[in-house]
Amino acid sequence: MEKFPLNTKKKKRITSVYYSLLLGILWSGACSEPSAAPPEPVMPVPHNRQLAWQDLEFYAFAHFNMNTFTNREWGMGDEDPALFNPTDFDPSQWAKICKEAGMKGIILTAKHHDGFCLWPTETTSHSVKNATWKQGKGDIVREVAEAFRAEGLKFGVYLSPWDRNHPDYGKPEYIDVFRQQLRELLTDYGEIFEVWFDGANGGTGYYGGANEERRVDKRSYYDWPTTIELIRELQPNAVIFGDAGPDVRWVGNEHGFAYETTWSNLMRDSVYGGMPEYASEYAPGQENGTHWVPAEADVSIRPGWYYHPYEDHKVKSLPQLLDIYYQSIGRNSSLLLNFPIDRRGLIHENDQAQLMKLVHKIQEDFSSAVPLDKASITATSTLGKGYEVAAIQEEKGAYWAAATGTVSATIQLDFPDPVRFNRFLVQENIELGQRIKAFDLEVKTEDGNWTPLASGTTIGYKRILRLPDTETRAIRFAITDAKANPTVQHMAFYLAPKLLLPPTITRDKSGMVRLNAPEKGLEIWYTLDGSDPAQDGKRYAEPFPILEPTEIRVLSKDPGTGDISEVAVTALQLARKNWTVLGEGEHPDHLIDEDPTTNYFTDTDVVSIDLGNSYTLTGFTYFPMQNRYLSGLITRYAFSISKDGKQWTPVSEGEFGNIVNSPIEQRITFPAVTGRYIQLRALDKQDENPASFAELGVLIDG
Ligand code: FUL
Repeated sequence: MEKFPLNTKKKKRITSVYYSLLLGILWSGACSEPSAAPPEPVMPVPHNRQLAWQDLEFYAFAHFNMNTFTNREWGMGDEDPALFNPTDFDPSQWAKICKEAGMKGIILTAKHHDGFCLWPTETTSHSVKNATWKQGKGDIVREVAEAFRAEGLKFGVYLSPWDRNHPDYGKPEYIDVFRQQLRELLTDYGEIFEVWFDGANGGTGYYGGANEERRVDKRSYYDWPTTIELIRELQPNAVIFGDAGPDVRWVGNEHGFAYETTWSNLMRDSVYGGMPEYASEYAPGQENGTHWVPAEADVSIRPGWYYHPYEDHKVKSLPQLLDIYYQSIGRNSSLLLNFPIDRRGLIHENDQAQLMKLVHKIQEDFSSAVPLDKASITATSTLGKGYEVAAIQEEKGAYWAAATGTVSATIQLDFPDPVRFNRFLVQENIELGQRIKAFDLEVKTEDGNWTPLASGTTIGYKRILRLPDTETRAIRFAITDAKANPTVQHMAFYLAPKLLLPPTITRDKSGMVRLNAPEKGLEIWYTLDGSDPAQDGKRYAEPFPILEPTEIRVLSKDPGTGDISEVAVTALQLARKNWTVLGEGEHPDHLIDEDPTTNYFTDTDVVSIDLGNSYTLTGFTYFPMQNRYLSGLITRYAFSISKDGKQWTPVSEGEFGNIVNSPIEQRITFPAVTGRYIQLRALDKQDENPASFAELGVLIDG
């Protein structure tokens, strides 16, 4: 059974075959006039291999190589192949997870920039042949390909053009090696759906022991046309990904976001892989782009592409993943979501949990469609028979087209009873090119007037808008500009339940507390006395101060349905309003601003704070820096307290166990001591860099 809501095409296709047959029978009885000629395509249009790819929408990326074992993002190429040794490698676990998530396939990093090959290639000894794993007899590429095929999923390969291991990198000889590697991957592993080339090319590396910097001319070095020919010969149905396509292009960032205006057309001949101005000038595509090269949004479910234990607590949150979904698939792009495979050779359970939260929420968002079959659907312009606007209810098959020469037209839906929705999904028939340039969405109010709800620019394969909850009896979708007579393949409206997560809490140095709802339109309720906010809560309207240690309980409420989120409980400690950092270095205020994204560094390895008053202290908290790359984390500490800032009493000494792998807030308690000044000293650090701190706080009695 298909589980993923936006990929219900198989079922729909079957339904639409019956539907067209039925329509055909009715029509042939009613009238014998031929259908109007189809609209002229607007060039460029997709190739069949690109059309098949568009339907995939959502598929996985797996970064799993030498870097997994060296804890790096980019290896130098001098790593010992013996280090590659997953303890519980099981690609069927990956495949089952991807299948359950409705993903359609996977792209595996067969070779990353460090040159280590996950298959026993003939081209180099820097491969699984010399790994400890399976005594060099294993083949990761084969096992992953087979596991995915067993689940009916597709398989694709990432082969880094840059190779920091190979002695010939930078010379013409390497191009033969690179092509031979491609030949092996595209010959020995069955059908490949996508071949992925990264833009990072040239720089320092090991290069067979030369240890030097090698720059290449990114335009000419790889002779891409010959390589593309080779791929077409070996895997004619595979799409090729790169900055310049030729079939699928990079979205221009690694956040997973396409653009409000995203054209599938690209000025392809002006682009080359790794060009510096690509992201700013070419990534959104161009209205008058010469080739069909749609966008693919690649993003990792964690900050890094590769697995690092210290990112186990940094898997993207549900609100972040939802933004990615709506800003990629909802903006005419596919979504390539990366899993940093861990050292066991598995998708980590935290990643799986977050993925499934996303999938369930998306299923929920699209499970309640406004029934269009009850609506009267009219268009201000129609090309002729066979292009009637009623066709927009189906995802595939018939479609609506406006009359030739018309570049603006309105589709109106009148419902017998009021309907409610907050999602709008629309698709063009891209087989005829991407045509729509601008549109408005309007609804009829009670008094019979039309009021604007949203405006947009491009649509393409799929566009989804998140809207405020809206109730109406009539909707107008007005195409205000198009490259030629517009087409609409499919249109739908859904009522998505609100994202009922508890609000997040932030507080600044002055003690002002802000409660932030996960989604617009939700109410926030809270208590400060330990009681249940669902019963005794106060409605949050604006920031308020909390200066003393207080337990705050919060929930979100959907005013439309009355549904509430779980209650989140946070123990706020003493506010830092009257605190002063007695230290050197830049931005001592970052240490006590209650914002863990800002840091304070000191090369004295010690920091003292005047709390402004005397307190009975029972502990302290050290929040380590949260940057992607960590430095100066304190691993062993000494904590002291003073009444006057001169005489210090040591109260606690110890280690922050596992802080480098898991940089979460550290909480140390001790028997109560009274004092006004606190001091934290680094006895040991992760490295030689200045001691780093995101936040320092205290726990006080009562
Ligand atoms: C980047 C590479 O440099 C990263 O390591 C990663 O593979 C990502 C998907 O592409 O540009």
